[in-house]
Amino acid sequence: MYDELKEIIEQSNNIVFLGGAGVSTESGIPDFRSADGLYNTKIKYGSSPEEIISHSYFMRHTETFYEYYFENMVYPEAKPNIAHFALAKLEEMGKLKAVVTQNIDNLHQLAGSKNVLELHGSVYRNYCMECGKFYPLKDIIDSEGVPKCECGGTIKPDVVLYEEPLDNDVWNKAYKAISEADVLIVGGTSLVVYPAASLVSAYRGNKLVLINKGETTYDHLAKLAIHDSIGRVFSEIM
Ligand code: CNA
Repeated sequence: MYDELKEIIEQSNNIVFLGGAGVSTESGIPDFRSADGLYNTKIKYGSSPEEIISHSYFMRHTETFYEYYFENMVYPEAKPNIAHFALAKLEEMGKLKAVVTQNIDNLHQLAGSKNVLELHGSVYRNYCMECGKFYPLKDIIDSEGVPKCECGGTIKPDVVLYEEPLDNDVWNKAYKAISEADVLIVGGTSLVVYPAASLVSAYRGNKLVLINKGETTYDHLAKLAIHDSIGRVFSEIM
């Protein structure tokens, strides 16, 4: 299995990686849908995480949204793990053309990846909903209550919440990279969040590799489906 993956990678100079929260669990950031993920841990808010991280909840209960958000979704101390570093190395070697990620944690960039397409935005960018001014994470992390702009407007994380559309430009670049890829490696994602998961269908080649702890509904399409931790897989092959 590892030999086959090694060979697929060795033979290609046009690999694209599509990943999700499972890529960062080994950096200490919980995902959503694993047994110990955010959706299965008891929360004190009386609403489900899906409800809280939605656009309508943000607009109606901004303060509680931020309380949940800072407690559960922002990890400024997290460091990239072996999977992030391996992907950055493959890009540096000229083999990997893009990392398309659903993650919002900036760890691919911290590991050195250059062409990172963030489908769901980043906790490191935040903007004023009134005047559009951007703020780095460090400026809002210590706010008392709802972070406010100097103009008085409410600051919103540049993160795609449920009910919000994805950025068109990022989507088009991701679609193009995947549709032109020779190898698509999909890792650490349950592939249940749409439209991100539908990007797998943009891939036209016959070397789809899935690396995920659990099974996904796309496993039957894969040339190779590895059910293991992504850090372990990359440490075996790099
Ligand atoms: P998900 O639905 O929680 O799925 C994660 C998948 O990864 C599951 O199928 C797990 O079995 C698998 N998994 C967990 N750890 C590992 C590992 N070490 N190796 C291999 N597989 C593993 O998360 P998705 O990304 O599929 O869902 C998309 C959401 C999650 C996006 O909107 C993200 O913004 C959001 N999210 C992001 C982060 C982050 O930025 N790190 C954290 C939590 C949630």
